[in-house]
Amino acid sequence: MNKTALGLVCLGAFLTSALVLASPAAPAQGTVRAFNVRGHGFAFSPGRIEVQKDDIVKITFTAVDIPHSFSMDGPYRVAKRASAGQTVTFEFRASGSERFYCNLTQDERCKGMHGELVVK
Ligand SMILES: [Cu+2]
Repeated sequence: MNKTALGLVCLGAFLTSALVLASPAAPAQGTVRAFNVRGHGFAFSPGRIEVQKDDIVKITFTAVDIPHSFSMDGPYRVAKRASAGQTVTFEFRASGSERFYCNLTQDERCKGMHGELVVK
């Protein structure tokens, strides 16, 4: 990776952190809950998302280093892929707790990427 690319990655990480800090923190039940989730270093950050049943969960997912996906089975059936440095946004209604993971096969370590949607 050359210096320019490294600089861009660092800038991206900084901007994403700023977005995370700017996320609303005091939602009401059944309302839109927005989360910025990063896929980076074969981990999701945050790795745990907690919402209330029937909340509209809006995920802004950024793959920081290499392509990653935000995938969930169960009732959600979500598989959103983002290229390196790219962001995808999607939303769903929270119905039950579910694990999320990266379903890409480019690197074995993606199999170790998972997080948890906790619906109360
Ligand atoms: Cu991945």
